[in-house]
Amino acid sequence: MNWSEEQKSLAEELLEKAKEFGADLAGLASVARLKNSPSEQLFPNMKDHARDHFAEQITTGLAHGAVKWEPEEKTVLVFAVSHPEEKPELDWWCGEINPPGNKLLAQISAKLKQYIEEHYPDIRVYPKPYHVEKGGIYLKDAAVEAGLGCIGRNNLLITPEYGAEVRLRAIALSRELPPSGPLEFDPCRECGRPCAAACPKDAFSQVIYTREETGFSCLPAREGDYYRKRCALEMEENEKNAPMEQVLEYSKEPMPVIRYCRTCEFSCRYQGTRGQHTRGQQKELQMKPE
Ligand code: B12
Ligand code: SF4
Ligand code: SF4
Repeated sequence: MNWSEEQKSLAEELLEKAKEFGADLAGLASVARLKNSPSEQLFPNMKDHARDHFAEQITTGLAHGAVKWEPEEKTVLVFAVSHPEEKPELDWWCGEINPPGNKLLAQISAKLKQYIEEHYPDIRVYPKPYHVEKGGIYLKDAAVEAGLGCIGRNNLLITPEYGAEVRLRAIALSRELPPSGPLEFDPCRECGRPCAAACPKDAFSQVIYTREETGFSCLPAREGDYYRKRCALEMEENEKNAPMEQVLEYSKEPMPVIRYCRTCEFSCRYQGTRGQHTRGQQKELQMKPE
């Protein structure tokens, strides 16, 4: 497609704004390419997904796992906020209170919407919620298409800058804008996959989906060997075993503090150029020793 100067400069402006509002990374992906993304395609073929508790949350009126795309949506602006191991509290659920990291992502979405509506009133903006069942999109697929990184053998988005330690969110726009990806980047090629070995639930121990059986080339954890059900079991245990702690910021009464498992994320050998920098290690050394 031939992009006009106006489209190119608007794309640049919006990505800059996302960063000004708090995103560490941001990119653009075409909705036409995202429709029927690998996750959307695989979902109806997923094993055991019908018993997944996410199925109870459907508000879109669509089948479980189907993405509700509005006809006007043309481009997705997807952004990432770094969630380093040194700031685990960004991810903690204290009782029912939204974790600080989630709040920041929601704020960035809201600020982008406000900015675009004020400056470009002819563009419609659709902030995407976290859950696909509530109108969200598959954020990792969008991030790969937008050039933020690649899907690693731990089934997470690995970014060149922060490794896997990022959280994602997106807004959709009614304007066609030039996509910013995908990216040539693959830290897993020469890696012994410590991420998989570290999983407390052996969620990467068997091939669940094959290319032959599904007809799809992009499978969970690349080779179809991430088993969602096992991972979800760990999440349930994390909820059940959440310790009661006093979090003075929220209440004087002790509340359950849920720390969901992040082992496959933290055990990734690729740490990212910026993550390294924050940890005060050498910037050029990006892989942890095995
Ligand atoms: C439901 C959900 C869960 C469920 C189910 C997970 C699953 N993968 O099915 C549970 C609760 C188990 C879970 C666990 C975790 N989750 Co979760 N989860 C989600 C959610 C809401 C939807 C994911 C989903 O249903 N995917 C559908 C299935 C079919 O896809 P999939 O398993 O990811 O496999 C697809 C991709 O790998 C893709 N793919 C593979 N190769 C390629 C190549 C290309 C080119 C492309 C385009 C795509 C692609 O195709 C596969 C399908 O064939 C997203 C947020 C969102 N709206 O996207 C967060 C999300 C994926 N989770 C996230 C995280 C961090 C976690 C956990 C670490 C837990 C935690 N502490 O937060 C674990 C990690 C598990 C893992 N290793 O994958 C982050 C990931 C950030 C990142 N760096 O990638 C997300 C994006 C949320 C966020 N806040 O940013 N999660
Ligand atoms: S530990 Fe290695 S194989 Fe696993 S995601 Fe990181 S770079 Fe890829
Ligand atoms: S989040 Fe924990 S249980 Fe789930 S795949 Fe990663 S390491 Fe395994």
